Amino acid sequence: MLLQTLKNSQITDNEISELMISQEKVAHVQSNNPLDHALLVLIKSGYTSIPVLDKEYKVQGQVGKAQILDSILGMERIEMERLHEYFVSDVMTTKVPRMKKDETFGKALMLSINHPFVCIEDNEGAFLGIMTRRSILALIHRHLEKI
Ligand code: 4BW
Repeated sequence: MLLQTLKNSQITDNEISELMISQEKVAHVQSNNPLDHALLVLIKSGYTSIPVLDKEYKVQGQVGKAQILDSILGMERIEMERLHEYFVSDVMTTKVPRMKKDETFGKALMLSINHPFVCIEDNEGAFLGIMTRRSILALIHRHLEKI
């Protein structure tokens, strides 16, 4: 019933750009950054996981606090002094949901079931921003309020 409502409405055709957090507002790191820098960005931004970009602003993957802490987990304690021994590329995952700017809201909705954010790219693969689960749910809520 809800799916049918969404399908029949304009919501699935909404432009992703309306919902996107643009790249200049997205906390991110580069794959060649040392892990201590990445942990600092994650702690300061407050996010669990953030996109990893290359020098040309293309998406390479994502990295989170859990992956970083896991990489320095010793037998009895977290060995913070080992943070500078590793780079983001050593612990990041290349599995990151991504889609083009002109794809449908329906695709973003589907991806957001399993992923807290989806990276949005242009046709050359340059990173434009992210669409979060929050923005997707907010749009659905706004839409349901209207009907
Ligand atoms: O700093 C925050 N500000 C606000 N307003 N909300 C926050 C903040 N940190 C977390 N939240 C809330 C949001 O509702 O907790 C949710 C889970 O955060 P997360 O996953 O586990 O860090 C947030 O949900 P969301 O807005 O749907 O965001 C989903 C995920 O997208 C976040 C984070 O991994 C990523 N993200 C969101 N905004 C980002 C970002 N990554 C980098 N830069 C941003 N600006």
